[in-house]
Amino acid sequence: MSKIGITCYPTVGGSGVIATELGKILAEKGHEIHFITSQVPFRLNRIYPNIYYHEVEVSNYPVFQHPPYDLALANKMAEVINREELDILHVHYAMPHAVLAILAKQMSERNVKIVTTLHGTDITVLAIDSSLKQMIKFGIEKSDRVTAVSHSLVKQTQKMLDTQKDMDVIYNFVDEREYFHRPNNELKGQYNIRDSEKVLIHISNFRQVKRVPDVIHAFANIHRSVPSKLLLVGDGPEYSACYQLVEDLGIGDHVRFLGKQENVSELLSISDLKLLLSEKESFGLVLLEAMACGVPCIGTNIGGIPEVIDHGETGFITELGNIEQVVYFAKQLLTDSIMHESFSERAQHFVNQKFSSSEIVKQYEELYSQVLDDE
Ligand code: GMT
Repeated sequence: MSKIGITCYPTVGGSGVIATELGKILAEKGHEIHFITSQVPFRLNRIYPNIYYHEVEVSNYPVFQHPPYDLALANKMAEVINREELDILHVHYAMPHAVLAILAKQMSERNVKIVTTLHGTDITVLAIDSSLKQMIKFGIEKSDRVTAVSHSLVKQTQKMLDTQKDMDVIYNFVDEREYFHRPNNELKGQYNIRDSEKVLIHISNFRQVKRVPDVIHAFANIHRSVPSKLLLVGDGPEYSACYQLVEDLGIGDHVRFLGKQENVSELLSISDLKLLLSEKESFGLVLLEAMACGVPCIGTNIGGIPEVIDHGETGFITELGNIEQVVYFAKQLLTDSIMHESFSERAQHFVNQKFSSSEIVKQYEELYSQVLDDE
């Protein structure tokens, strides 16, 4: 059994979820897990034996223009590596976590192995910035092992950073104990949705890259011929603009803005179709969560999405910005109940086979044992 440190953005969407769920399952399997983060990760909501939490505290003195969070994190990592005698430090995101882990390793007295998982945003967004490119490349190349959440992200990373570093693809996974179809007839009623109406759902952090307006335009069209409601879950910079668009299109009575929600699996269980029409998406964890609850998905042919949705089997892939295509496929799925049922069953089966937590956590454990054998 190993002693593993984990650093992630504790409150950031999919990467925070994966890092925390991975830590929880590894702890259940007997590993000793040390989270080193600025806040308790939001999925770490009770006491777990074998899990320890080390908070990064940042002091702000008047001489500093900005509180030195990054350096405080590196310092805390070094402290935990030494005191807890960590074997592995697994960081999520190259920028800044891999870079800080390398600094921490140099400060510490142990040959701790650095494993970095790439989730996308640092590559697809930050690596475009030439002032950060060298730093991200350094973090990746100096890590002992690097994993990425899709083949598409590996290709993109190698191309954007011009690196030959070996990267293993380890897909994201779902917690089957949380994400499964749980019928709840009352919930639809609570949102004033009639039984006969179909429910479309979009979940994201409402950043521009998520293209939520495309979801709204597609829904406005679908709604003209299919009695339906749209659930918009999450919050972020584009939220107000989306609200305005819904008003302008005159579909306010049919769209529910739910903001950030904890029990997403319950909302997914009353949904018939999930839309993720992003222009950048290295994986799309929300797609897995939907499929695990039996919800077919429509997503764009971007990044890792085609690795998650099996076109014509568990959902459909559309061209970026092609709303008519989205509407066409959505209407097929929503008006043909036999087709919908078979997509829904295949989606659940596909997730359980390819993205189950046991299978994916096993892949991380194999990688850890390989890196510990490396000299
Ligand atoms: O999509 C975001 O804005 C959040 C970001 C994150 O850090 O959670 O998501 C990235 O990591 C997720 C988990 O691996 C992936 O499912 C998302 O596709 C990825 N987002 C992007 O690539 C834009």
